[in-house]
Amino acid sequence: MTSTDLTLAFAQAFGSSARPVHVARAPGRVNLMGEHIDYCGLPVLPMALRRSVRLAFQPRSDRETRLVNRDPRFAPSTFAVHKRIAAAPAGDWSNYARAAAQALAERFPDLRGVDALVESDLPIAAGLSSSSALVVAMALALLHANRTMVAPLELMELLGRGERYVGTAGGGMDQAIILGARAGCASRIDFHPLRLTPTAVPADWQFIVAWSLVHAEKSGAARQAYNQRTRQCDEARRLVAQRLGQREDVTYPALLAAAPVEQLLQVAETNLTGMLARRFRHVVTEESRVRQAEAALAARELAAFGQLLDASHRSLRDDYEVSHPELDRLVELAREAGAAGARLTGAGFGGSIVALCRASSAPEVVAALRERFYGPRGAAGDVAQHLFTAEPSAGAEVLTPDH
Ligand code: NG1
Repeated sequence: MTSTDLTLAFAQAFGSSARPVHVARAPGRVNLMGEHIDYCGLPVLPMALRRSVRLAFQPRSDRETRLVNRDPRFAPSTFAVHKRIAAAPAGDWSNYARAAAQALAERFPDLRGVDALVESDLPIAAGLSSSSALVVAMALALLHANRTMVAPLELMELLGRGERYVGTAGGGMDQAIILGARAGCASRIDFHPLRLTPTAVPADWQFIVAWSLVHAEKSGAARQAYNQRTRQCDEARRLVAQRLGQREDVTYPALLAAAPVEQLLQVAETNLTGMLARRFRHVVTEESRVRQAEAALAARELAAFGQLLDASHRSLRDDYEVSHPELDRLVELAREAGAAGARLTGAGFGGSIVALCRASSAPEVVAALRERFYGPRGAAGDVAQHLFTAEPSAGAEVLTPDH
């Protein structure tokens, strides 16, 4: 969107004269490795996308916040910024903006609100963090409007916790990478304490993102399934710790430091139910895949990275049971078309896959997915919405268009 376009749209939405506005831009993300382990406090390896949520805003003199979405599927919403912001009904898009406002208002009691116009080119409920991008964009807008600063790592943590307002027990990966991504790089994120370590993505590697056409609505069944996984991981950790004579509140990183993976897996297999043992196996094997993937990235070993993607997908499908037949099909087709590897990305239950190939063979992989996946499903027409190459991009920022 050009700045003129944006100013006009803003004036139209709020009936005011066209005045310059600021724009908070927050990218989506694709997680390359380390799925469903951030809430176990274990490292993950995502990168930010070029696609983003953009929020044009003007400060107000009172606490009101008026939100308008350029996508007509999302109705306008208004709330006052204070410590206890009532949630809109479950599934309402404005809850992500409310989450950001409440998180900041708990810390800064006298915030004034904003008028904000939201637009996005991120597919929604596609495992690419459009929701966290909205949380981050809203937070940056409120901070800017109030001339308030929060140190980056602190803001990542504040918003990671803050997004739980919507009812998901998320782990903090998304807010961290959306705020802290570096262009051209993927970043390993460590938790407790939070730390981001970037590694350059080789110029001749191409990650491709493809949406399964299945919405993974975090406000519905997917939320329950997600939260259930977090509880299962916790229970598995507690039981293994007990068997090893460790404190019951030992963390996953401490557990992994205390005993070799083989021993942990054996303890889990002999003492846990089949389902809990499989959940546990996903978590500890995924942790080692993150370390190996980071090393493969640094060493530019594309084939090795591809194999790790494949192994991660199998683990998410069979042990963690968060895949979907349409995701499995996409993964299979990407490999057949020449990708070095592919896996579901994000929470799963629908959503997207990420595939890796040499940049030179990306057009073939994209063409094969268009013809063999989107074509038969009647979605080849608007395929650019669902299928795109992912360029490792920079984190969120506030832009001031010049008028
Ligand atoms: P998505 O894919 O955006 O629903 C969720 C969590 C992450 C992480 C992944 C799975 C939120 C905001 N995001 O992401 O923290 O646990 O699932 O790896 O809850």
